[in-house]
Amino acid sequence: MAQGRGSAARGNSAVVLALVLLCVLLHGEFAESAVYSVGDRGGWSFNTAGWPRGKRFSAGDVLVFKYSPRAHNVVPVSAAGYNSCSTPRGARVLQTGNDRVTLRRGTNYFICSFPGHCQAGMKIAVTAA
Ligand SMILES: [Cu+2]
Repeated sequence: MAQGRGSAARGNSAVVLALVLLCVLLHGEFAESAVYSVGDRGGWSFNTAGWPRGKRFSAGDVLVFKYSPRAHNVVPVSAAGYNSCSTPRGARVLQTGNDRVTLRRGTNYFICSFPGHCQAGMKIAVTAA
């Protein structure tokens, strides 16, 4: 019985090792994807609209939105929603205060849907190549 458990443990070790190797390989393959903290030290806040300027984003890069969930949220929107500061009915609202979003190829738009915040520049358009 003890021996049976022993070989089971060895079998598990092999599986774990294989998974670790797989992770290393996959990680290497996607090493180019970057993680950005939106707004840098100021976090996701007012006047963030200019933050993407001068940066080169790629599809698969991750944006991290850090903010107080009592004061703000993050809503992925369309170009129209971005321009008019409006959220469509049933929009997905991110509100943990530490939201991670993977960029898709093209332009990705995000706004804060608290009243007046988007109008105060709490909006970003991030174009990923
Ligand atoms: Cu806000």
